[in-house]
Amino acid sequence: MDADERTVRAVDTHCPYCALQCGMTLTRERDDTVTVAPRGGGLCQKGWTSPELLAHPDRITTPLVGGRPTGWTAALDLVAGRIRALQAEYGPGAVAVFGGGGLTNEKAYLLGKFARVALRTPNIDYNGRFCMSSAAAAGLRAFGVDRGMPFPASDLAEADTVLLAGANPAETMPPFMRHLAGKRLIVVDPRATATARQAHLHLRTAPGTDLALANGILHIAAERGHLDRAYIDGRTTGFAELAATVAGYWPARVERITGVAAADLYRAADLLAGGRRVILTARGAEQHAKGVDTVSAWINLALALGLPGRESSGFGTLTGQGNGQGGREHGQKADQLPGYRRIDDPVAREHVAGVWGVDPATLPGPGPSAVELLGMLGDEIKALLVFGSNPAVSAPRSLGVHERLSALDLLVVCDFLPSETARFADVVLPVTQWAEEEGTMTDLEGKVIRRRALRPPPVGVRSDLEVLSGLATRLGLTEGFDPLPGRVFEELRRASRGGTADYHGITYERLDAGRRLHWPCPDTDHDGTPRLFTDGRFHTPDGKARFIPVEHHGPAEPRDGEYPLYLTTGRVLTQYQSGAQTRRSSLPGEPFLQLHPDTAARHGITDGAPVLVTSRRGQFTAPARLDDTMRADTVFAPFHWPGANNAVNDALDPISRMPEFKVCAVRIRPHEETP
Ligand SMILES: Nc1nc2c(c(=O)[nH]1)N[C@H]1C(S)=C(S)[C@@H](COP(=O)(O)OP(=O)(O)OC[C@H]3O[C@@H](n4cnc5c(=O)[nH]c(N)nc54)[C@H](O)[C@@H]3O)O[C@H]1N2
Ligand SMILES: Nc1nc2c(c(=O)[nH]1)N[C@H]1C(S)=C(S)[C@@H](COP(=O)(O)OP(=O)(O)OC[C@H]3O[C@@H](n4cnc5c(=O)[nH]c(N)nc54)[C@H](O)[C@@H]3O)O[C@H]1N2
Ligand code: SF4
Ligand SMILES: [Mo]
Repeated sequence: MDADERTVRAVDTHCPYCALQCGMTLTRERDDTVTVAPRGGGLCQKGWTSPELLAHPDRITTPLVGGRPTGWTAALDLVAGRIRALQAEYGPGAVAVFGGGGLTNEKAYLLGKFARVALRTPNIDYNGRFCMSSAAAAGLRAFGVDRGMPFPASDLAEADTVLLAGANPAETMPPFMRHLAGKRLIVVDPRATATARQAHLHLRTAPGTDLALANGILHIAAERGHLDRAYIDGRTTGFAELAATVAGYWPARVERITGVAAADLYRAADLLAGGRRVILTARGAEQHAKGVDTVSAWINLALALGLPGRESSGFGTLTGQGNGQGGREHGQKADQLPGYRRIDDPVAREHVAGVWGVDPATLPGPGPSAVELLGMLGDEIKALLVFGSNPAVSAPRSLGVHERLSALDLLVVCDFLPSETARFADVVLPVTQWAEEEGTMTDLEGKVIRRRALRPPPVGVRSDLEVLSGLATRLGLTEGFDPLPGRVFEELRRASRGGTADYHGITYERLDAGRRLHWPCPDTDHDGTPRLFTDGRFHTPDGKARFIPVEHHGPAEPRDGEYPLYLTTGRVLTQYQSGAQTRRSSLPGEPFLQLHPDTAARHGITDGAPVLVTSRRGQFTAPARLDDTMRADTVFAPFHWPGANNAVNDALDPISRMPEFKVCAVRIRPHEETP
């Protein structure tokens, strides 16, 4: 047998992209190519094409300092030396870390520990702030816990009616659609998306008006006697205040705010009146300066109908990134310690400091949120380390972000591709891809799954864990930063023990033996918790879910004479996120601006012609895509190509600090080349 034959092998792992984490078997063929096959379900086009990036010509395989290839020792020495010097001059907080929801649990955990223990900086946050933070905050205040889906997706098989608010899974999680087949589907979306086209009822709201819509449906449901009084009395608190608030959302008023006909509000309330019902939200409901209140409005409706904790019924949020769920549990979030603990909780600090072998008093306090952290670059923050995000494209108000990145003394980007953010970097450190590493991810239903290596990384490439370990050593930490994923996970288990997201009973061995384990899983003889709240209790101190009365107000930036249209943004099937990965794949796609033919005609714009879109913050150009199902007041652009976020508003939700990606005011005109 020659060497090649011996190395050919196959592993069971999961897709590198979204939170559905579809199972896939990867095979290393004799010619060293990698092929992919679905395992126990489907794959979308992104999953099928994921191996294309492993040997992509753009792949970075050597550290770059000032754009020049450099050895690892020199690169890590340089980074650690600059960190030491900047911290000596300006203090520990001068160095910041920006993480990502695509990182494995092990990476997210070690990154949070690295910031708090090796850098001693409070300044760490991550792109999950852009993604699920509003639903997380709303879930916490209603249920006392944030697990995107508190039940397995397969439970949807038994549901009769599903309402999707601001979710387009036909494009963003295509294999998820099989769970919705044969349901009475209600879709709330300003656009007639591929998902909305499969719905019994499409409520085509004005962007940013879901809160009024949900309050209005609840108003009608109460009027028509659809509420579950016994559940409200037994399992919730705060209904009287909520009822007083929704009394003000009579159908004619809600029709005026949302643009949804009163008759359709009644239809929605009646479709939700009986049977097994599930309400699911995603980014369309969340990415607003009132995103937390908006998700609360949908939760209020679910609670008043008596759904959460009932068999084959409930409320959930579709987490987005591959490890969006686990990525927000282990401490890369500004206010958090592992196990979904709060960094300002003395008991939590004591426990985690014990595992880390440090004095709790040395742990920094909560830091700024992602957008605020980016706003500090070049001022209080002199150095930034980026792991698993491309904020130069994906953060709002991009032009300001580019200025900030340029103002840094030191930008270090760990990536396997030259992302737009890496182009601003002083040092780029090349890291492994999913098929070359071990670890765990936590999928959208809270199930912990294994990522497995098919083959070793290319020569010159290291894992994120090795980068953190190498830097920690140079910063004087002789132990506590072992780069082996299995060791990191063992420590994570102990750190999470007793926390909300308790992983103590989850081990690689159990997962490798095929166990399906959802957190909390406190001990190795525990079966995990696929369904939360089924014992009649929520995770609040009194065990009851809380109604949070919420009031509608308009977007942070209303339309006016100067900027008369709403811009909303989102995704298309073939591209992923900032596009750093999928724009390099064989998948088709180009930027576009989707708008109604009448809106186009009023502006002298024809189908396919380039349009200049301008907001108070910046502009971008994209070819027009005319679509007569669009609202006349709203245009849509995907954010997978640099540009759209130039225009987007960085107004933040006061609680989650999530930016208002889904609505800002713009004007449009045909784009002429300017000399
Ligand atoms: N193809 C693809 N799939 C992905 C990703 C990707 O980039 N590409 N990313 C993954 C990630 S990280 C995420 S977070 C998920 C996101 O998954 P989704 O939330 O399904 O995706 P989006 O396109 O961001 O937003 C969904 C819809 O919200 C609508 N919308 C806009 N404003 C409003 C509003 O005010 N109210 C309501 N109800 N709807 C509104 C938009 O028109 C859009 O159709 O997708 C994951 N899957
Ligand atoms: N206008 C607008 N903007 C948006 C949104 C929107 O709907 N509208 N959605 C927001 C949402 S929900 C999200 S999640 C963000 C996502 O936005 P980003 O955080 O920019 O997401 P990605 O494009 O996935 O960036 C990940 C980068 O890290 C690299 N990478 C992948 N895996 C790893 C790893 O394991 N380690 C390291 N070191 N690098 C890795 C990839 O090559 C890529 O360059 O965008 C947000 N921005
Ligand atoms: S739906 Fe998500 S996890 Fe599944 S193949 Fe597509 S991108 Fe990958
Ligand atoms: Mo996301």
